Amino acid sequence: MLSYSSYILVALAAFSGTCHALSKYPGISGLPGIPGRDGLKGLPDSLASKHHNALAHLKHRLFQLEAVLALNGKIRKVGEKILASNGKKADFASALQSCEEAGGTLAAPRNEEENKAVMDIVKEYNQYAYLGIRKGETSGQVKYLDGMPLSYSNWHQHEPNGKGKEKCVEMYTDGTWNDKKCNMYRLTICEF
Ligand SMILES: [Ca+2]
Repeated sequence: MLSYSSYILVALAAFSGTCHALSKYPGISGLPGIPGRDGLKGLPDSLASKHHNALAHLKHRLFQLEAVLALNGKIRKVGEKILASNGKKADFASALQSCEEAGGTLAAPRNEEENKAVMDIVKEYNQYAYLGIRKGETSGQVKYLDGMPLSYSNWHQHEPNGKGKEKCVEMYTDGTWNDKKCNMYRLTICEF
């Protein structure tokens, strides 16, 4: 049976063969690579086993803590994300600051499942919330806070309608989105 690295080499060879077949004038073969360095020395068995046990203990403890927080409705887990609200209403900049100070950012749903998880918090507090989504200052294009274009949206009917005036986005209690001015007081929901 082939090892994983042998498998990669075979796959690369096959891929490069395809490229050569497609090319009218095959290139010159490359020089052989430099031999790799020696690997790091492994940990002694007893130490490796201790580390393994400590890691397993930490994972178990983390699982317990997450379960307690979820049970108390303090957090909602969705995929790799954890969503949480401090229950406070703030304008967009202050809400974002609160999330960043806690090590996260404003919640920005990237699929239907995440949108529903944010909506559940909006419903629980019965307060609209700002999302981690904004319109570009000049382009007016709606983007995530890291500048990436939206990969998912759930606009309310006839939204977004704010043109240049509504730079932020809020979520209604039915989970749909509305572009809105950034200086309103909305529920702070963060993602971590
Ligand atoms: Ca609007």
